[in-house]
Amino acid sequence: MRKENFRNIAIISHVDHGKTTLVDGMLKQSGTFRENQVIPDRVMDSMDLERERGITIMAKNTAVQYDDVKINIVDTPGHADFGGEVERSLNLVDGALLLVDASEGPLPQTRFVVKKALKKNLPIILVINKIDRNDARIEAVLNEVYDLFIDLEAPEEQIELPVLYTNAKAGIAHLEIGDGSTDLRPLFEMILSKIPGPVAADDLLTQFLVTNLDYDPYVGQIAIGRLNNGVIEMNNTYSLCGEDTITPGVKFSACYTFEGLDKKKIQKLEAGDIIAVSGVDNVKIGDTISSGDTPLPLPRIKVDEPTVSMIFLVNNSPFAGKEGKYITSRHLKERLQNEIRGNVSLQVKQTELANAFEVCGRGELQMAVLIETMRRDGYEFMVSKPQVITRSDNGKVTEPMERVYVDIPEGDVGIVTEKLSKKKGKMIDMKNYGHGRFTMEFTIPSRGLIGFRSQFLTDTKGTGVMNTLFDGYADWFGPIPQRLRGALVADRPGKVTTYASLAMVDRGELLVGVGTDVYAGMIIGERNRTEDLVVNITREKKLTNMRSSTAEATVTLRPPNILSLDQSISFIAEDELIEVTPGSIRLRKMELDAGKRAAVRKKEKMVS
Ligand SMILES: Nc1nc2c(ncn2[C@@H]2O[C@H](COP(=O)(O)OP(=O)(O)OP(=O)(O)O)[C@@H](O)[C@H]2O)c(=O)[nH]1
Ligand SMILES: [Mg+2]
Repeated sequence: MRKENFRNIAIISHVDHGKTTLVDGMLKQSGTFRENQVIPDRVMDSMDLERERGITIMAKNTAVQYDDVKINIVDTPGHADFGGEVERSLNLVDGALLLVDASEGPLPQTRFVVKKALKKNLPIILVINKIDRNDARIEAVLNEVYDLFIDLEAPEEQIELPVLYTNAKAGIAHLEIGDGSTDLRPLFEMILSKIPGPVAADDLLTQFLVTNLDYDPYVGQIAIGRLNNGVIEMNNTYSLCGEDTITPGVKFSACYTFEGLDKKKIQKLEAGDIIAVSGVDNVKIGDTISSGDTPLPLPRIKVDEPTVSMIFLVNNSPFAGKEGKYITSRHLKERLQNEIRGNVSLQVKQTELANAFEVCGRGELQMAVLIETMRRDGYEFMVSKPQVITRSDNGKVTEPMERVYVDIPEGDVGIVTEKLSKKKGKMIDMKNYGHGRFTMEFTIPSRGLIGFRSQFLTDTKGTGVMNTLFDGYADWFGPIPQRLRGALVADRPGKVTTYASLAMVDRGELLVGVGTDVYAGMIIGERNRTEDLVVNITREKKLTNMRSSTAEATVTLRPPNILSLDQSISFIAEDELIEVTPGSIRLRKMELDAGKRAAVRKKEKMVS
């Protein structure tokens, strides 16, 4: 039986095609807000890091009322690293709005999300967004979407997509371009007519699939998901079906439905709705909350396997413990364990060392977001360079591959092709649209892309656009050249001086400013040659000749290139670490002792 009083939809697209903006419009036009209420743009992007980076990181749900129907809307992230969020969100819904930018057209992540939606047989409404862009090419984009669906072998009925044309920013949807619509009513109407209500019945056995976890300082852990069947009542007891155990006697401290941006407490939850409950201990994503007497779990949520890993270690640098609140191995372990409860696309493994954990995820950005969140929470730790996760298929080592799509100015075709081929990239397509820009497609081992993005942006002076898509596994490609430059490494503790910094001008680029506290083994710059150079960056000028101090002032010191966390992750080499604390990001050699590093290098040379 279909419940016609609900519609559950996910909004999916490539990054930045306007999902969260469209949700703003839907919230505003469904009377969610008080009149004159000041609402920030992209109101669903509520996490600090989402606002700072201008992207959605976590899938979130909201609900609007249209006529007599409650529409639950799940806003998903478009960045490839957060693809796991999209995958699990699709468990909540009965249909999807596929947004495609009217100028950019379908891009790699469009392909990914369409593939996932088709696999779940979800009806899709195509929304060509940003039709107000003056470089919009609506007709062509529409055809590209059809091509994509054909390429993905979509069944006939899926290819005949219902289409809408929107300006999400202005909150307008059209059935036909130029039809005079002034609001999103055509979108709401189409959701009601094209997306079916959930198949669910109140009188069946209770089955609630936990798809998301939230934390509230007052009520603790909140489990969010879809009540697939049955009802949930405040005063009844239920069972929690975990991965291998079933815990009976579960009671809730509150039951909620969604209403606009808020959760509303109610006594009885209805089948087919997206709901939340609090008061369940040790609940994990993928668990089912079911009937007290005859529990029946639903299939657990599965997402694609992680492709990169980083080692998280307890900070043992000379400055350890100065800035962090949580610094021990136990803190680190608990925090990471806690993270995977709410993030299905991450895995954490204990390494052979008690104070080091391997964190596996989808990409550098996902890792950077986790690291940044932890440091803001007061954690202090170290991380290694990201590594790809290899597999062994029939005794052969295989490694993850990526498709890279670049859109670059004609003048940069040479350098980008050269850099990618050095990293074992192979060009498989190239198009010249005739307005000075080329699009090219490469396949490349994921390994070759670690740290590549910042280089790409430098090479294209910030004008290049690069998108990647996971492309399965292929035979191991052998060694790939990594960072071409060595590091400038401090040889002793102290403060960076102007005098010593000036002496580095033709040695490379400094990554720390004058006055920074350093320790022996800390990386203070990028050398302009291959091998590392150990330097005394704390040297003071001997004040024997007073006059030369004026001469010193005439040589100007270039400002240091202070790397962000993302840039640091791209920058470090395999024998280096990033020290992360709430106050600082420092780069260091794994082995702080220069003598020992030299001995290792000598040994390596003898072997090769
Ligand atoms: N001109 C124009 N800009 C739009 C429109 N819709 C969204 N934008 C802009 O596009 C940018 C990205 O919008 P978001 O809503 O954050 O896109 P998103 O799809 O949610 O992005 P992710 O969640 O990070 O994948 C913002 O600067 C919006 O203001 C539109 O219809 N027209
Ligand atoms: Mg968004």
